[in-house]
Amino acid sequence: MRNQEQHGALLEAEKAKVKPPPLYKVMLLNDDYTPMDFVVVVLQTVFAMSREKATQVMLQVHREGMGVCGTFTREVATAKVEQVINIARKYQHPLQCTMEET
Ligand code: TYC
Repeated sequence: MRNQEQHGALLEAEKAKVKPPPLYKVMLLNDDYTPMDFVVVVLQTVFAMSREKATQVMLQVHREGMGVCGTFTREVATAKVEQVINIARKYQHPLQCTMEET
């Protein structure tokens, strides 16, 4: 039979186990060369945004220098950043994407 202290320790361990994972914001950076239409298509493709939402985010990045595309676990955020960078490289645009813990 567990005493009270062991029971408490076990509950703490269980709590630690279900702690939510850290989340990461994926951010798109502005540049002077990547075509606006290309950025919109990337946002629709990689982040499953509607054309309207993608246009809003693209314009925010264009005007303010940076914009958040979404918040994800580390693995998903890393994959999205890679997808954006790879598609930009494929079409030889300088579009940059980065991530940061929230
Ligand atoms: N500033 C770019 C232009 O004028 C458009 C652009 C928007 C580029 C968002 C990158 O993340 C970006 N063609």
